Amino acid sequence: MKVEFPKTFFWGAASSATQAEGRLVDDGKGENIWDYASKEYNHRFYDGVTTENTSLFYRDYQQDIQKMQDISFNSFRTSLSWSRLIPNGTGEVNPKAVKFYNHMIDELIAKGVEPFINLYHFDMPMALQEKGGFENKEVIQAYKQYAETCFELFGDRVNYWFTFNEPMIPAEAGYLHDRHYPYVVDFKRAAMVLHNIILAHCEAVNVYREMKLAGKIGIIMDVIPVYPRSQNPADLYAAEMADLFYTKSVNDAILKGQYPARLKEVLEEYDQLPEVTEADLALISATSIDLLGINYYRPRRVKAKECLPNPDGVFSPEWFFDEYVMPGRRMNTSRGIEIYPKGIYDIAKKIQTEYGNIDWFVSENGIGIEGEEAFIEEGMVQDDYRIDFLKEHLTYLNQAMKEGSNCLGYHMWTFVDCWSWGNAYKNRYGFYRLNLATGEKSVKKSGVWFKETIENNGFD
Ligand code: BGP
Repeated sequence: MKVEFPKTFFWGAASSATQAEGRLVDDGKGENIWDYASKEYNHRFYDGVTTENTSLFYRDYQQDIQKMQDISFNSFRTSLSWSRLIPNGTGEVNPKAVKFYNHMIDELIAKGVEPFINLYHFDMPMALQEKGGFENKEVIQAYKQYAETCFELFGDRVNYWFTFNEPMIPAEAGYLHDRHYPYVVDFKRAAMVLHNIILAHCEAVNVYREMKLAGKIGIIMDVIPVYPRSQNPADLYAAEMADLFYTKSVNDAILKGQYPARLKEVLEEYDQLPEVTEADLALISATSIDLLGINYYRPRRVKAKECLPNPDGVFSPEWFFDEYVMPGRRMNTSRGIEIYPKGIYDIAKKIQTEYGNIDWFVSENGIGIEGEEAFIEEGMVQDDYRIDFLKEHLTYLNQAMKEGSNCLGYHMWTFVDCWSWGNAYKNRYGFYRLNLATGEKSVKKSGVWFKETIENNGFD
C-alpha cells in the first residue's frame, strides 16, 4: 500500500550556518563561540577538526542549491550566522554577509526551494559571549535587534522564520552538562540561560508581528519522548521529572504561554528557582507562534533512580531519573542511541492532544553513521539503512497525519555530510557524501530514494 503525502507537503533537509558555511573570518565574519572553542579547546573536538573545515556552503552555495534541486527538494532549512551578519553581535552590519544571504535566498527561490530560515543555531557571537551570553539580559536586546535586522533585510522573501533551534541545548549543554562552550556546570545559571532564550524568542516573534510581514514565525524544538520502564510509581515519577525538565519546561512556555506549575514547585523545593519577573511571565503569556519545528532522533527510556544523588553536588534533573537502554532494542551504534520510529507518531499525538494541534513539521530526523565509506559501491554510498530509517519514520508520521495531525513537512538531517559539534565528521548524516580529502559531494542511494519519494508524494 502506498504511503502517500499531500501534494503541498514540504520535503527537504536541514542544516546550519556554523556546520556548513565554513570560512572562519573571511569576508568580515566575526568569531562565534564555536570558532573560538574549536580552536582554544581543540582537544574537546573530534580529531581536532574546527569550524573552518566544512562543506563550504559559503563558497559553493550555488552548486549546493543545484544539488538540492537535483534531488527535488521543495524546501530547505538553514540558519543565518549572527556573527557573519553582525560581527560584534551588535552594531555594524557586514555588507558581504548581506550580499551572501541575499544571493543564497534568491538562489533557493529561483530553484523552487522554499527557504526556511532560522536565526540562531547554537552560535553566540564571541563578542556577546564575553558579556555573559544569554545570562545577560542585554544580550536579549542584542538578539532582538539582530532579528529585526534579518526581518528587514530578508523578510520580503522569506515566508518561514524560526527564532531558535533547540532552545534547551545552549542552556543544558553549555551550562549544565559540560558539552558546549562556556563549559559551565551550574543548574541555576542554566535555568537563567533557558529563561532568557525564551524571552529572546518572544521578543523576536513580537518584532516580527509588529513589522506586519506576511510570513509565519515559529521555533524549532528537540523533543525526546519519555517512556517509563514500568507503571510502578517510582518509574512513573522518574519519567514525569525527565519530561518536566527537558520537554514540558520549554514546550509549555512557548506553546501554552506558561511554565508548568509543577516545575516551579520542584525548583522551589530545591531552592533552584531562577529570577523570573511578572513582566517576563506576561511577555511569555502574550506570545504565540504560527509553526512548530520538531527535531526527533531518539526516545528517552527512564527508570527510577538507583543511587541517591549527592545532596552537596550540583543540582541536576538527573537527580530524579536514570536513563537506560532496553536490551534487544534496535540501536544506532555510531551514536549509542535507540532507533524508535514510533516516537515520531507519539510526538505528533502529543502535539494534537496537548498543544492545540498546531501546524508543525519534522525539522530534523536522521541517522548519523560512522565509517560510511565502507558502504561505497560503484562510487555511491549504498545507505539502505538510511532508506529503511526514512521509510519507517515517514510511515508513522503518515499514520499520525491520517489521524488528524497537522504536519506540513519533513526535513531530514542533513543535506550534505556536515561538521558536527562534538564528533566533527565521524558520524555522517547527509543525502550527499562529502569527500573530505577532495571536497567532492556525491549523492547517496538515500538521496536518489528521497528524490523519487518527493516526486511521487510518497512510496510503496
Ligand atoms: C541536532 C542539532 C544539529 C545536529 C544534529 C545531529 O540536535 O540541531 O545541529 O548536529 O543534532 O547531532 P550530532 O551532530 O551531535 O550527531
